[in-house]
Amino acid sequence: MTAPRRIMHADFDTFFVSVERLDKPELCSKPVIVGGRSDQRGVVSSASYEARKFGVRAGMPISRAKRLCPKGTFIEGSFKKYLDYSMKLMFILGEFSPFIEPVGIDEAFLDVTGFESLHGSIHNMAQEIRVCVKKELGLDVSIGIGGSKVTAKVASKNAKPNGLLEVPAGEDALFLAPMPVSKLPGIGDKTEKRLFSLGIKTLGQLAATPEQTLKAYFGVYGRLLKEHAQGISTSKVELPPEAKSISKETTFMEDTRDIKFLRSMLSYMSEKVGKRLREYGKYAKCITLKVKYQDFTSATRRKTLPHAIDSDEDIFSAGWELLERELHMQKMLVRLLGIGVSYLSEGGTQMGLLDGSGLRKKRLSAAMDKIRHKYGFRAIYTGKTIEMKEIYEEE
Ligand code: DCP
Ligand code: CA
Repeated sequence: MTAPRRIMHADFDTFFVSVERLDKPELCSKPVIVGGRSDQRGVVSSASYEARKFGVRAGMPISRAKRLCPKGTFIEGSFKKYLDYSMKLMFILGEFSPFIEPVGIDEAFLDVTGFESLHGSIHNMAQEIRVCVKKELGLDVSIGIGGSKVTAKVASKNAKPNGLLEVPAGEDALFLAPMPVSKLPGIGDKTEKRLFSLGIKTLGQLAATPEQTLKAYFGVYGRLLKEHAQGISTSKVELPPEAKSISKETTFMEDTRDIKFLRSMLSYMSEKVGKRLREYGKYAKCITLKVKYQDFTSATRRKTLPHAIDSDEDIFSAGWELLERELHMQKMLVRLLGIGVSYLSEGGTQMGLLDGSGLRKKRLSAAMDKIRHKYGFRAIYTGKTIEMKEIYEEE
């Protein structure tokens, strides 16, 4: 029997506010509002739970938040700092499961199906993640676990603040049934109103509505709505479409021109990138090399390959060719080296696989992946913040 599908959704609590509180602990348990930079829309990005008690919400104009919560502490915030914490979170999560899909700056899905054998239970695994994030970053992350992304996402929201909620396998529909329809990701004001007009207030009622009725009102999304209301979704945990590249870079302790060292560093990073590429079953057509010099100037060089590749060896040899050329042109000491792959596709052209060397490289890479499995991966990419759109509305 195959293990039941287990999906985790991890989400920082009051992300921007919590990061600010790391530097200013005196702001803990006080109403804090981050947002409103003059160069952006003057709106609230993140509100502490204390501020939310006054009705302050993300997306609201700062002026309104100030009226609702005049005693609150208002901070403009620093996106760079948040991005740094975001990457650190993705890094930690990636150490627990290579099947990770960042969906926003502070949240990610993990496919953890079958991982109980490594941690005793999925619940333990989630607790280990929460402890690790708290220890390494000092931040609270809430985690929801379910049989699909939909259930996991709702569960993490219900787990907040600083909580963990596991919906037992097979109980997704039961868990969602009593909730108001607005709890489902993607149901906004418009969809909610239309559902209300049909007398549908809870997810249980939505799940029990005939598909034909929903199709008449929501078109092709009718079926999706009904399925999601039961926690049914086959959507896979995978690299988001906008994460089109995988890269790894390292800043050295000391600036260097030691060619042997640079070569072995490049080889190591190529392996990291290659491992990540193969975990997602992707092939890359473009290799990018990044070099930063002692004077902080940097160079980026790209090579497009005749066919898409996924082996460490191919990534390295393209990267090496670019590096040799770059170092020939520029004689300064190297401060940072990076390698990345882009133009990702689902499959490589068969040509590269059919000849003996392609097959050998593929086998070698697969064997190395097995050996490295326990070390996890370190290549980091950032998910862009995706504002949750109302997905059930027809155009
Ligand atoms: N964000 C933003 N503008 C919005 C919503 C969010 O800039 N309209 C930013 C700030 C948030 C971060 O994204 O801190 C994460 O968004 P969440 O919706 O996860 O909100 P929080 O993490 O602040 O709170 P919660 O504890 O509810 O997750
Ligand atoms: Ca959050």
